[in-house]
Amino acid sequence: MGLAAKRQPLEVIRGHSGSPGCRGPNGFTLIETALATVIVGVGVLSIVAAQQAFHKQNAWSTNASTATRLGNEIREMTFRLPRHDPVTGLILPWGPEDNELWVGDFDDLDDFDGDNGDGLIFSADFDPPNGPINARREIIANMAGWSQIVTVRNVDPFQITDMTVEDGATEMMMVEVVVTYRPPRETVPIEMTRVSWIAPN
Ligand SMILES: [Ca+2]
Ligand SMILES: [Ca+2]
Ligand SMILES: [Ca+2]
Repeated sequence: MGLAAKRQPLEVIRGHSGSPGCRGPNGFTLIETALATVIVGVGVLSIVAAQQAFHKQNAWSTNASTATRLGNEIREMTFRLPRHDPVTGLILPWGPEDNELWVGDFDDLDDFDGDNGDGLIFSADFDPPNGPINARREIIANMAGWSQIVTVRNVDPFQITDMTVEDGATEMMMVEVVVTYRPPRETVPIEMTRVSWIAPN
């Protein structure tokens, strides 16, 4: 079959210029234009959606690295502290001693479990803010929504996952920092990271 014969059906489909669904020698039909608009529109929407996903992922990874840093600031601050007060040398009383009124006074690990033995929170959400803090015990500026929740507990050396050990009951201590972030216009903070370690001293 020759080339001319193969082309013939195409001529039939095109039909006459001016009839609905057909195009003239120099233009596009309404259907072609509509289809092109749809194709371009879908393409643009996909690009916008991809951009949004990228920005969300980027924000999450920035927040995750900020959270890791805030956890490590506490770890660095407390890593060299003795487990119990260097002056009294006693396991009890647990928590800050009488003359230790703020984080700048704390000189042993159990001080960071607070007066009630249930931990301390360093947060930008407090009024006035008392955190988050860095390893030098200074409040880090421009950290709206961020908090460090620090707890200290004794652990059973043979079963460190046992959460029922009373404060002061053993010699082995574990520090845990939970870092939370409350996004703008949200009321509930999100846990961003959790780090814990056995006190080495
Ligand atoms: Ca102390
Ligand atoms: Ca103490
Ligand atoms: Ca405790």
